[in-house]
Amino acid sequence: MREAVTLDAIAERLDTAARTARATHQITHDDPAFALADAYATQGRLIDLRISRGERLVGVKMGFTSRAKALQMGVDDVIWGRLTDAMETLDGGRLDLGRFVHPRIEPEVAFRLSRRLSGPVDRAEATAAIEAIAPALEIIDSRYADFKFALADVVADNSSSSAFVLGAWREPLADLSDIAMTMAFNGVAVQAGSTAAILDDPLNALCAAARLAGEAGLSLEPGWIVLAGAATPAEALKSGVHVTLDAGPLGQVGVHVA
Ligand code: OOG
Ligand code: MG
Repeated sequence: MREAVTLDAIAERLDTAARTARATHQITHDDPAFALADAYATQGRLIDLRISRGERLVGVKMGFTSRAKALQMGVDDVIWGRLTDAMETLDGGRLDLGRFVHPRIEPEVAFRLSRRLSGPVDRAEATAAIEAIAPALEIIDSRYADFKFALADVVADNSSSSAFVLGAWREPLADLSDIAMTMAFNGVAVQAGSTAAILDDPLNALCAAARLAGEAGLSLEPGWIVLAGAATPAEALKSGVHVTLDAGPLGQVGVHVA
């Protein structure tokens, strides 16, 4: 492990990049051996900085649960990041592009938990902990120049978390494994896919979230949101677009980009 002062300095640098919407350089440029454990420790410090400013932890997001996303970004390990209340924009609301460096948007599935999940769980245990589901849009924004990073870089940067929009919560569907998702900009489809792309079934992403959180000594708490990961590659956001996601039986969600 790198020393605490080193991790603190990296967390400060990434936090400043996020707050000022100015890109910074990759950690692995200075320190090629920066490890995944250091990256998650940095991510924890980054969230502590947000919490010290009054933000509240509301859940976690999974990353690279779909092959299309992993290929788009050139990595292939499932990762996770943390979500705070300040990252949420309401369905139909407005996002100000000035907050971000080079934001992208992607179609996702959200779970809301009614029970704690900690450590490895099977699909039945995960299912029993789902209170509600919703279609979701995730806005990711790497704090690294050119949206380029190694796995440890992106994990330290809270897995590019920056904003999310949730559609209406509904009763869990019995089968989430193959729901068509179409994301459109001003009514024109820009990405289309299926929830099957998310580890074959977004429920598997929830199991992975519980396992990875457990490895980090955390539990997924009742009331928390879990974003299962994108079903398609992400699409660069542009000002003036109205982004919509149609997820059939899962519902719709949208956001206006100012
Ligand atoms: C990392 C975040 C990946 C997903 O849904 O796969 C992610 C990134 O691509 O910058 O959120
Ligand atoms: Mg995502």
